[in-house]
Amino acid sequence: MHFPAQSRTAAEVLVDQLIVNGVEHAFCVPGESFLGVLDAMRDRAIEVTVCRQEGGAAMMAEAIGKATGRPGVCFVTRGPGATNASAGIHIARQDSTPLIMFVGQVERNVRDREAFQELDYRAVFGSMTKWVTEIDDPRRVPELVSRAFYAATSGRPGPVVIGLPHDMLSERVSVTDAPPFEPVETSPGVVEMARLEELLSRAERPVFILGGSRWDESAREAVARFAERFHLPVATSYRRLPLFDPLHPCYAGDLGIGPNPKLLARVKAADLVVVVGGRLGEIASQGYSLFDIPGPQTSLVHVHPGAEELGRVYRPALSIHATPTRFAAALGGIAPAEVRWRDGTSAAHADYLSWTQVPTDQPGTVNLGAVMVWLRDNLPIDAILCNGAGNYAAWIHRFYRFRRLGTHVAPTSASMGYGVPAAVAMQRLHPKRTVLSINGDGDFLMNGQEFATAAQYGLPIIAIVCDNASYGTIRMHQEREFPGRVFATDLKNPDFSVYARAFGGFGATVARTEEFPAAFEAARSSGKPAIIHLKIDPEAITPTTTLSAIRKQALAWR
Ligand SMILES: Cc1ncc(C[n+]2csc(CCOP(=O)(O)OP(=O)(O)O)c2C)c(N)n1
Repeated sequence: MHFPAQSRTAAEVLVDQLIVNGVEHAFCVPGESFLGVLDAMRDRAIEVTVCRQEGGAAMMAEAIGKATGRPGVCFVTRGPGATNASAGIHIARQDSTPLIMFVGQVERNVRDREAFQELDYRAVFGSMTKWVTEIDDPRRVPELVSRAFYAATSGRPGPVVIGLPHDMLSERVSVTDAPPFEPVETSPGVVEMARLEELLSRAERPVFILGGSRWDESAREAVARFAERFHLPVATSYRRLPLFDPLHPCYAGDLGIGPNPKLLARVKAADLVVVVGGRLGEIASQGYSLFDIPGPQTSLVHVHPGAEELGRVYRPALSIHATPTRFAAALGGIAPAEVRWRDGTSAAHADYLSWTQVPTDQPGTVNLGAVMVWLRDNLPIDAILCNGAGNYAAWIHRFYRFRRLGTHVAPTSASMGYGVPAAVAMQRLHPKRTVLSINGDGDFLMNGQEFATAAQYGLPIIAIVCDNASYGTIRMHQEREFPGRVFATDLKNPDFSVYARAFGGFGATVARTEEFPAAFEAARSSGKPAIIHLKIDPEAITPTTTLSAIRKQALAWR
């Protein structure tokens, strides 16, 4: 059979369309349902990372989306591949991260018979994504892939899922690639900025809270300059720490889990709250307790790129439908008439520094706060820290200092098992930078299989496993609600340093805080993927309290 010179398989067209859109990395677990795509990628300029589980692949793609602001891309197989990957899709949803997942699908002529591994993706992923579709007509590959880039990145970013019927991928077509997508920006109008200026001019105790996605260096800089010019206190919301330099004299602290009580008091007492980019979700709002719903007791300015998020929970005094980048640029054009809050800002920063300066005392011989302080003093400023969920993360949030954008890659959805895949993705993206994966013991083994991926690609990530022989967070809640009735929260762990060596990596165990620096330096100089197994006392459940104290208090309240 003779094909015109420009004819390509649908799979080739698809991969070319990804390249046109600037995709450099794709993550996958192979499946027979999309072999044509794998074959097309073999000869094209995309770095493919083959993973051990689709949840890991989807989280790696999500981490790329989070770090770059451009859609991360993964390929997974039908049914079981798709359901495994759903963990990463959910993170992209909650974290407002652009992500495109391609998933194999049964052949078009057997659809709806519940053929082998068939799933209705629109039904399965409908409530978790911004858009789900299937490509039936190979001639529409450029159109639909291009649309996926727009859908994933515009407004409030999020995940897109595209089903690829097996037989469609091998059809040959003569089509032209669609031009590369351009992110859609929304800018505040002069009216909105004038109103913000007026609100600031009248305010006595304003506070800015930064969050969400769609930030870049220029936006971060512009907000920092604005804060500096007018001495505005700036807080960051849960897991958005790198949006503001913690050593900037206007930094007021982190509104995450277990925040500085002085920061909470300040935010509660504020007469103007400007939320930029974030949703003021359940964690940042401290369980929706900071502000009255729907009408906050304070003047709230909400700046968000998704129109549907404005007025969704809170009725703002001023809604600004804008991306953080464009809003930040517009800040240069306004100036409050008077600055009455200068002393409060200095006090807020002093409170942040004293809350984070010195590690708190802990039971046991490894103090995680001291480990974080050592890392903060010794890591390069552009080192990237990745983590999942668990109480161990409280020490990162409190004691580490993220001085650069994109240096913390962690899920606001608090999904366990994120730290290893995210570190693999970050080390693929930035081979020369120091990349850490910080994990709980439960957390690590949810996607610890991706340590094999680090070994396969020679990625010298350094994984720290905080082993307290427990699903500590849940034990903490258990002690609060059912004091003394420990059940289903203890863990019997492997020797994680041996686990590292089994994969060809470097492993060390740290039983005392003083041993950490040498173990870390040995891990770093090994040049291999490494695991440092930290033996944490289960009693050390947060930087400020112990399990026994929580139990005692819960019993006293009975
Ligand atoms: C995927 C997923 N499953 C379950 C949970 C519920 N959960 C939150 S924290 C936690 C325990 C974490 O234990 P570990 O990783 O050992 O860290 P620790 O809290 O002990 O520091 C669990 C089970 C979750 N957040 N994500």
